[in-house]
Amino acid sequence: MTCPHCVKAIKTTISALPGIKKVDANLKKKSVSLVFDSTQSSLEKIKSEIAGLGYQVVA
Ligand SMILES: [Cu+2]
Repeated sequence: MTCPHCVKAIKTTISALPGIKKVDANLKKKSVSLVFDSTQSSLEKIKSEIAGLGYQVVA
């Protein structure tokens, strides 16, 4: 994640997933914080979506 476009791409993609309540991507920290309903989505699913955008999920 290196520019504001990446932040927007991640937020848009993740927001579109079911059960996602809040997404915040921080460029400086290179981190994404999430609030989601675990009955509708899973962390694994979200991670794979982020990976699908071409970003490596480290934690
Ligand atoms: Cu970028």
